[in-house]
Amino acid sequence: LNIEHELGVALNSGVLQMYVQAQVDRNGRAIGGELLMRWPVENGDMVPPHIFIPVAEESGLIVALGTWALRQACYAVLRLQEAGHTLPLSVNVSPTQFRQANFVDLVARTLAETGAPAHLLVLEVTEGLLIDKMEETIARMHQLSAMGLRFSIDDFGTGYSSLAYLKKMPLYELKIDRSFIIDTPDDASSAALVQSILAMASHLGLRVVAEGVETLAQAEFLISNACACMQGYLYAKPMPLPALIQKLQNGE
Ligand code: G
Ligand code: G
Ligand code: MN
Ligand code: NA
Repeated sequence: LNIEHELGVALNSGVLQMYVQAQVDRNGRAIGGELLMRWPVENGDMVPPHIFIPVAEESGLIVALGTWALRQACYAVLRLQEAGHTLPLSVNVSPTQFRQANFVDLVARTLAETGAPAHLLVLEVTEGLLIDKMEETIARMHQLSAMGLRFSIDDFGTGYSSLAYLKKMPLYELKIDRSFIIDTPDDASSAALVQSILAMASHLGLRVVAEGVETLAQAEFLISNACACMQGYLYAKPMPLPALIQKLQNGE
């Protein structure tokens, strides 16, 4: 199976899907969500994004995938709003996509064409985005921020970038990587790292999302350290948007 070819076919034939995973507050109430790509294949399985996103990055197909993802994110925001739930949604933006010369135009056009409000879209980028052309990248983030979009640093703490960039970027949120959450609260150094990130973010006025929250003990630890937002299987798995809307209607 040629993943690269098949993925292109899946994109162009409407087979790809965008799932959404709820992000909840300390009371378990949904306050947002992250859009995550899903690729269903013939035998009923889903090819997970950690398999096909790197392939798409290699081949350049990530640009077309990202364009599609952005539009899906806008539609999802609108569908949630129509159902009475005005919630911000996050979409992952790959460095390759972000560095496209027309990225700002693409975002502006997608917002204009769909009618989605910019302030309900959060762009998740990774620290790796800053490895080169840092000034240009930050300038571009400021342009998008001025348009109303918000930025989140995904997988925070796993990159190699310096903390200096936190001051320079127009950030809304940090997402503490799952690898730190998984060992809390039992592992003292993971717990200390999570507490330090929460304290630092609080001083910088940044919201924090803890990723990969799977146990009650993790949730209790995060809540007792004033983490405002949790995402993980303890609360909800990624699901099709209609399923999330149904859960919200049921008050879950
Ligand atoms: O769902 P899963 O854990 O397999 O996701 C693995 C990776 O795929 C994550 O790093 C996630 O950020 C990435 N990913 C999921 N959906 C998208 C998307 O729409 N665009 C990009 N660029 N990456 C995505
Ligand atoms: O890199 P990024 O943060 O975008 O990837 C998010 C990925 O993490 C998604 O693919 C999602 O399926 C996965 N995920 C979300 N919650 C949990 C969780 O509680 N445990 C595990 N193992 N994975 C999770
Ligand atoms: Mn993410
Ligand atoms: Na992550």
